[in-house]
Amino acid sequence: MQAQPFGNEWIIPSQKYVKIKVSEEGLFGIDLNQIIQSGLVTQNIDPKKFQLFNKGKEVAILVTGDADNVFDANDKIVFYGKPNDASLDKVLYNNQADLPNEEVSIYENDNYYFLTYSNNTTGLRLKEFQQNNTGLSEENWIIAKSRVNLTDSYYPGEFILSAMSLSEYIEGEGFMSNTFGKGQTSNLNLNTPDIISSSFQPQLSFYVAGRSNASSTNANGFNHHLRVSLNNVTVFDTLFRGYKTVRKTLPITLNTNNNQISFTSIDDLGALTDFQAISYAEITYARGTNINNLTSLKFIINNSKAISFLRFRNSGLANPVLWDLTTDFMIRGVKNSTNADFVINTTSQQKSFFLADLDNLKSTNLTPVTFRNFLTTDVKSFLMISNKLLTTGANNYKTYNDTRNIETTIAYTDDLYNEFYYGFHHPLALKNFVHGQ
Ligand SMILES: [Ca+2]
Repeated sequence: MQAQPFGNEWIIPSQKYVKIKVSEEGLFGIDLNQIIQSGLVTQNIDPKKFQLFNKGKEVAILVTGDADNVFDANDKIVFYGKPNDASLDKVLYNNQADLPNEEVSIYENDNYYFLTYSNNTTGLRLKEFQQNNTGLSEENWIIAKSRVNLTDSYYPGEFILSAMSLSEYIEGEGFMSNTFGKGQTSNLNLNTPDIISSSFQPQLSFYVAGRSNASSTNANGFNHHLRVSLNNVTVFDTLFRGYKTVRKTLPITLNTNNNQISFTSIDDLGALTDFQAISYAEITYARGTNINNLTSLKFIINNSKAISFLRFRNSGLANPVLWDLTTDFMIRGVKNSTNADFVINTTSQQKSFFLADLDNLKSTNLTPVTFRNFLTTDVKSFLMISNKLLTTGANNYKTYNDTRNIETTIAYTDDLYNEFYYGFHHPLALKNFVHGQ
């Protein structure tokens, strides 16, 4: 086996796997009936042997009721899941910083998790952190993000000829908003619920790409004039050229929950056209701990304390729980009327947390997956890569090749996506497969 990874290193051929599609962020649950129905394992089920994988890495999970070493009817496998992002697409770009938006995949919005039942390994589990709040003073605020990702149109970056771009992934390439033109404004609304004044400096981040390269009368050749306003106050103003991009993070002043961010093309460069597109806008701010019956909340704590005490007010969560997304801890909340209290191990570092309800988990569908487990010897000199919809035609072709004594292998794309790119419909699945043979 070569040292270069092919994306299939996490698969153990002797084990069964089920694939779970995740299209939204949340805590997801899997129960005994689902496990049995899927055929993953049907009897003498040891809860410690479940393992969950995403993008080739094991994910720490919670298995409730595992202390008795039996996975039974009231027990659940619980995991934090989120939609796909661009983490697997980054490598397509020669310069990874050119990827417009870390949160938007170029190929698939859905994410895929694979559950297996190990023959001999104990699966990765969240550690439970538990401490009472004696002597701790309450944190008055947490750091929250409000963000909009725009995906109306896919742009190829710079045109080298009229409407023709390089096949490589370059600056300005990816999903963004529809363009706004010369003299026009595109408005985005970002709500920042429960903003609170604190020592934290609020920030606005955004990314804008030039989508035209027209002649202009500007002495320096600039043909884009971008002005960004927050609630009608200008916070940024710049000139740029052609298919260049603007990625910015600015300190801002926030004093309302409902914010309008305006992106305007100022018509003062004598440019024939000035088209621009937005990839995302994000406000990071300090928010109070009134969660106002939210069903979930993602936030950041960044203080210098080893342990922090949080009290969420107006909580309607039946069984409040915090997922520490940074260091794989789970903290159970203590309910007191409509308060949900948590003591968390902040360990003097920046950490992300996800607040949710252990009694209100999102449902899952388990789809059994059989990996082809391609070996080098399975791939003959004539390789056909096909779609399963074309099975009849592919088989006919192979039969014809057989009559000519041409050894032939058929590989189906769905199998390659599962085995060589973590379940994703992605061009690198084919590249990994071909490199692996
Ligand atoms: Ca049990």
